[in-house]
Amino acid sequence: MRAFLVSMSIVLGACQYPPSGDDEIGSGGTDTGTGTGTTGAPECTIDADCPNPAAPICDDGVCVACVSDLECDEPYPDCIEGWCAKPCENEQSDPLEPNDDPSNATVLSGDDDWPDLWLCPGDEDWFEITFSSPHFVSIVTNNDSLDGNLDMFLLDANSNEVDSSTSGFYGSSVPRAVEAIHMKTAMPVTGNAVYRVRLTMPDGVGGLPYRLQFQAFPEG
Ligand SMILES: [Ca+2]
Ligand SMILES: [Ca+2]
Repeated sequence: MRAFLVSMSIVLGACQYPPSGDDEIGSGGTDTGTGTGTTGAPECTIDADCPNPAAPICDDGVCVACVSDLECDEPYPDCIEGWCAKPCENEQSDPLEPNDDPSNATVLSGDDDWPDLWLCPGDEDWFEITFSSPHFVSIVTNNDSLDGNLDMFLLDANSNEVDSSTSGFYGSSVPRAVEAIHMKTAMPVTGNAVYRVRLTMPDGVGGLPYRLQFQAFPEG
């Protein structure tokens, strides 16, 4: 049953694309497909029937929180706040750390692909982009949604938010949570345009590895 519900959420999630910017969201589709299906059958018979790391243990037919590391297996070996979670490898494995605020943001070139970055609870990852002429911009992240939730915000040089992507679109063919921002840069009357990307982890208790891809194309 749990596997079926997850499949349903994948399909429903697919209806939410694109995740931001184009205002095509808003037709429901979230938070449905769960909490129903009371057929009387047990939710699980073994732990493997419980794919959600927030309730990974099968106890008398119900998926429940963990209480000990001994209950958790790879790739989620640590029991943290009831979740079986990935160890946080932000300091060890994220090649762009420290990049926790605008002052040490990673400078992007316009043709960037970082396949193995990490967020952890409390971590923020910042990136900076400078344009001398109008560009079309694409910023995309993807991660395993079972690791937690990643949110993306685009800020201008004055730290005003100009766009965001927080839907966690869950692909039906590629089951990864995706955030995406596509836009054309606004240029000041004189000088360069500076933008910053801020990534946060609002949900999750362990490590969240993710991929960031950024491309910029001149307008003309
Ligand atoms: Ca990081
Ligand atoms: Ca960081």
